[in-house]
Amino acid sequence: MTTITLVRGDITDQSVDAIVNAANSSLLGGGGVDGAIHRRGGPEILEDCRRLRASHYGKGLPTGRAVATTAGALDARWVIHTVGPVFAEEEDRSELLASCYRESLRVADELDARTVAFPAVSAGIYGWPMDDAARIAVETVSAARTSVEEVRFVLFDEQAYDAFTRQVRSR
Ligand code: AR6
Repeated sequence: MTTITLVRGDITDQSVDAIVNAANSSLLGGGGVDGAIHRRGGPEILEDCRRLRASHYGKGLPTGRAVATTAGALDARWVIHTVGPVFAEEEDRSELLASCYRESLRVADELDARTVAFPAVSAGIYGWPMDDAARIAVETVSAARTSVEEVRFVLFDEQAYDAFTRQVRSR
C-alpha cells in the first residue's frame, strides 16, 4: 500500500529517497521547480543530466518519461526528472501527464526508493489547470502498482495544496 501525504512547501526542503523534478526534455534546467532543484542541489545534478543526454537522450527525454540522476546536495538520494506535457485546450494530453507519475514511480521502484516527493507536474509554466492536474496526479498514484511506501505531494502554494486536498478527500 502506498500512502499519499500532502505537504505545503518547497520540494527542495524535503528529506526523501527521491525528489521528482518537473523538467523539460532538454534536461538542462529551467525555471519553476526545475530551477529550484538545480540551484539547491548544485552542479552535480546538471553534470549527470548532461551525461544522460550524451549517452541516451540526444534528442531529448520524451514527454511522459522519467530518468534518475544524483540528488547532489539535496537531502535525497536521487532526483527523478520527468517531462510533463504542456497544457493544450485543443488536445487531451492527460495520458501523458499520468505517464509522468507512472514512469517516475517505475524508476523509483528500480532504485528501490521508498519515499518519493512529487511537485504538481505541468501545473506551473506548462499551464495545466490545477484541479485537473491534482486529479490526474492523485488518481494515477492511487492506481499505481509500486513498492514506494510514501508518495508525498509537495505543493508550493495554497491553491495547489487545496486542490490536492480536495482530490485526496474525495477518494
Ligand atoms: N517546490 C514545490 N513546488 C514548486 C516549487 C518548489 N520549489 N517551485 C515551483 N513549484 P513548474 P511545469 C510548483 O513551472 O509546469 C521549467 O522551466 C509550481 O508552483 O515548475 O511542469 C522546466 O524546465 C507549480 O505548481 O513546472 C520546464 O521547462 C508546480 O511546481 C517547465 O518549467 C509545477 O510548476 C515545466 O513546467
